[in-house]
Amino acid sequence: MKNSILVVDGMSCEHCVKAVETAVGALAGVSSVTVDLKTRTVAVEHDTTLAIETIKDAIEDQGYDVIG
Ligand SMILES: [Cu+2]
Repeated sequence: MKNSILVVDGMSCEHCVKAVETAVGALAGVSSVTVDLKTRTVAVEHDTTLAIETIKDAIEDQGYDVIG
């Protein structure tokens, strides 16, 4: 299990939080997703077999930018 923290630009409200949580949570190997609007971070607990790129893609598919 690994904990990855991504900085995401463009999230502004609860709708965004839900969209990101749902998209990332649907990926195989994800056990938890925590979005913090204030710090613009998405903390993901996931299996080491799940590549960080896959998580980034899922967030960017929702229309947000992963900047860190
Ligand atoms: Cu929003």
